[in-house]
Amino acid sequence: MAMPCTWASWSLAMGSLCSRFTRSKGGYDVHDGATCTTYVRVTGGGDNGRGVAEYVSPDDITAATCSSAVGGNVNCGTGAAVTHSAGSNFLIYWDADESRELENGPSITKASGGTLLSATGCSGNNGTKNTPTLTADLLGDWREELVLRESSNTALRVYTTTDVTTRRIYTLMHDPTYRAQVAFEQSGYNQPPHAGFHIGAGMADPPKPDIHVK
Ligand SMILES: [Ca+2]
Ligand SMILES: [Ca+2]
Repeated sequence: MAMPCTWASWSLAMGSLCSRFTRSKGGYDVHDGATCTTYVRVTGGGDNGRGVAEYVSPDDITAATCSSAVGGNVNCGTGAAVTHSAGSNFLIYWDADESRELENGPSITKASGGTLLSATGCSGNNGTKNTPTLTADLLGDWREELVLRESSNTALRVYTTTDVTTRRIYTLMHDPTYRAQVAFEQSGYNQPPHAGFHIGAGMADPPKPDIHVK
C-alpha cells in the first residue's frame, strides 16, 4: 500500500518548499509550499527509504536534495546536478558557517569533505538509517547538539561544538517549527528537524521569536 510520508519542509530564499516521497512507488518530488508548483519530480526506483534536502555548502547557496533510492544529488529548485551531496541520513549545524553538516551514526562530516567529529565508542540506530539518538539545539548557541548511545548501551553522550561563530541566531528551540520537528524526530519517520526560516550562506538576519512568558 502506498504510504505518503512527509519528507522535509523548510524555507528557502526562493520561497517555502515541501517535499515528499511515496513508499511503494519510489521517487520523490519537490513543490512550492504555497502554490504546490512542482520544481522537481523523480519517479521509479522502488521503495525510497529516505532522503533529505538542505543547504550544505557555503559555495552554493541553492539547496541540494538527495534520496537513498533514486535521483542522486540535485538542486531543489531546478533538478540540475549539484556538486555536494546532502546525504540521505541526518543533518546538523555544527561548525562556524551557516551551511549544515552531514550527520551519520557517530560521525559528522562536511559535504565538501572532511570529518569534524568521530565519536569512538558510540553507535547509531535503525540499521542503514544509522540515526543518532537525538539531534537538537539543547545547549549554548544555535548550533545543534548530538546525543548518541554508547555501543555498550550503558550510557548516553551529548556532544556540542567548540567552533566559534560570528553568526548570531536565536536558539533554535525558540522557533515553533523547529521545536515541533524535534518532537517528531523521535515519534515519526525520524529525519532531521528544520527551522521555519532560512539558515544558509547569504541568509538574512533571522526573525526575533514571538515568545511570551507568563
Ligand atoms: Ca555549518
Ligand atoms: Ca546549541
